[in-house]
Amino acid sequence: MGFTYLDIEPDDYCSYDYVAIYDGDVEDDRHLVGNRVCGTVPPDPISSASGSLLVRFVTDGSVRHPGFRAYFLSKECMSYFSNTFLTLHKSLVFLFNKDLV
Ligand SMILES: [Ca+2]
Repeated sequence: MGFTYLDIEPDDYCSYDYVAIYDGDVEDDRHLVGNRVCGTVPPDPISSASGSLLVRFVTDGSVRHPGFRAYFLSKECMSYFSNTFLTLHKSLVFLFNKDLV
């Protein structure tokens, strides 16, 4: 998976608004891939060892930036997703599996 657009409220530790990516469908530190994503510099493309990626987007109640657009690529096809329908102070999960897309 990779990002084609990124503009999320910047912070050194991505404390306020961020995307967190997990390898598999469990949200714990052991499955976290890299660091939280925020700001405007996308991370390098991410590969899944398990065949699934869980992507959580979190925002707080203030300072809104446009968000992100990303893609998930499997052997069969590519799908795009983004936070365009999300408003402030929400949390949203995308779950992608190589068997489902
Ligand atoms: Ca914010």
